Amino acid sequence: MDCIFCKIIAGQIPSKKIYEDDLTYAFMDIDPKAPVHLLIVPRKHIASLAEADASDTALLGHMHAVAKKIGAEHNLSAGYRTVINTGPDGGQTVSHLHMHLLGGRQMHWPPG
Ligand code: IU
Repeated sequence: MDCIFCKIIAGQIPSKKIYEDDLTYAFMDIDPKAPVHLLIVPRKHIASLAEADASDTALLGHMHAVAKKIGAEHNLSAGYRTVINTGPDGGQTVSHLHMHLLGGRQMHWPPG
């Protein structure tokens, strides 16, 4: 499978690792949109949130738990934003499920 995030997780493409465990790998976004911008990626290849099934429920919860852990460890006590873009209308550009974690500045609403 030709998936850039699978290659990053496998170490075939370099990344700035922030965190990893049995289920997830987190690394700095290559094109940051905030002072802190990282991606929490499941090791399992799931193309998008829309492709996740009932067996992935615990994994989806775990991704949020990882976001909380990283937020606590990266001086984001003032808050942060988590985002999952899904499909073309959602602005998803990489077809491997990932959660953005953005922080270090005031976020605005609604997003573009
Ligand atoms: P999106 O939600 O699919 O649009 O987010 C993809 C993100 O992956 C985007 O913020 C890119 O900057 C980021 N990214 C990356 O960090 N490293 C890469 O090699 C590629 C994309 I391709």
